[in-house]
Amino acid sequence: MPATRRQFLGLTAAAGLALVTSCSGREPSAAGPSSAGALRLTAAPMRLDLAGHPVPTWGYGTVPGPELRLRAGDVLRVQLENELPEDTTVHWHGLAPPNAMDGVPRITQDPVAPGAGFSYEFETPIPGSFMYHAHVGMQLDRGLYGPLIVEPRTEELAYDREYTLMLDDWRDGMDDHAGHDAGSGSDDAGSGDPDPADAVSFGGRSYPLLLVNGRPPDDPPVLEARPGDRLRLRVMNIAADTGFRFAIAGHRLTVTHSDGMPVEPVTVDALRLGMGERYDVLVDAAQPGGVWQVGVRPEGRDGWGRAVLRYTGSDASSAPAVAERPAELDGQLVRYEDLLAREPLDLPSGSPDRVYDLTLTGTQIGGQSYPDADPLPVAEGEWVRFTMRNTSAKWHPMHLHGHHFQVLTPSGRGPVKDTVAVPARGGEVTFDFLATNPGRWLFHCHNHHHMEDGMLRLVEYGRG
Ligand SMILES: [Cu+2]
Repeated sequence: MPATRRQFLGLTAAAGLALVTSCSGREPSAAGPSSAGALRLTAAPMRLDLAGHPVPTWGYGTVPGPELRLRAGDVLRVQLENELPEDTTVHWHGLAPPNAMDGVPRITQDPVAPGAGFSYEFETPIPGSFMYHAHVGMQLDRGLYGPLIVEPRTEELAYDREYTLMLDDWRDGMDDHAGHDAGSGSDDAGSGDPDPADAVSFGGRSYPLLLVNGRPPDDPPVLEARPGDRLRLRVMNIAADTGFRFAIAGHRLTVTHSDGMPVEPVTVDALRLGMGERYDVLVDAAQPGGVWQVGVRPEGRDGWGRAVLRYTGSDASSAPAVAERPAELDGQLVRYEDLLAREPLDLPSGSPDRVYDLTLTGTQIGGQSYPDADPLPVAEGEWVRFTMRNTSAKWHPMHLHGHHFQVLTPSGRGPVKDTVAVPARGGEVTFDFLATNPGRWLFHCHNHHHMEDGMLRLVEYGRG
């Protein structure tokens, strides 16, 4: 059962533990980093029950893995144990840890071999809604992911309950194929049918199911609300190959954070999330009752995922049909240019110290395809600007490790993010960041197929 915010704070203070909330009726894992001791995260083969059909997969005990929750300034301590038949690591998506803790095999650490372990330990000064996931090959395409919430020391938002929703595309255990070669054929690099010119598509592989918190549409997670409640939802796209449209029938969404970073609140009907992106939204439970569809529609392809929003005491007979599409999915969509950072980057006056113009194709960034690619050098302390121009037919959600960047929009105060979707067919996005976290950092497309095909560069700099 989900805890109310009040209960959560009470338990945290009393037990010194991070409480794990779950909105899917699963047993919450009462674990999390505290001031002493480490959370154990075991990567292992497991079975995931898909509405009564168990499938084999790899995960951290549940799918999603246990929700890690701590407060700004806490130290995250996770002991990873590898019970998989191959190497693994954990990456903390959206956090900016010291480079050695970033979880990228052969770049920031030795891969963790089968039977071995690794201790992750670093401070988490910046609050937000983040994710953790395996960063070896296509392991993320299985169930090796979970949510990571860093609460601010003082919460400015008022709400009654909160839920985390992780959106995923799923094929693992459902056929004989797995990994990067699975379902290929209609991607940029493939030879299948091209998308229609106006299609928004983030990928071209075949995924038979869309899951919300590890659950298929026939067995949706249930968000409980009392009339008059204000809910906080942390919506996260952890899919490998699918961008999503997200909306709730009969309710609007007030966006308060993008990729965990605060923005001036803006109320819309629907969200678009590229892979790796997150939005925090407030939802007023202003209907008198009933059960309402929380719709998850993939961009540019068939398929359907959902949760339901259930007013406490509502009759089960009022539940929406599995495939019912909220009209809000086609309503007002949040755009980057509508978002104003509440805490912009502290950029100096003048112009950037270093500018990169990078063309994105389905296999290259800036004309090079990893691993046959040079690092993008910067120097510590520099103000760096990336302008990306996407010449391919797919949208690319571009993710920078170890930094938060600010998206350039007409307002001059665009959102601070770590993953940004660059539109297809000539779409351009520019962002700025400050090189204040020395190391070897990945800059890559969060379509894991595109990353495997070479859409990855290193941003590299040392101290001084
Ligand atoms: Cu891509």
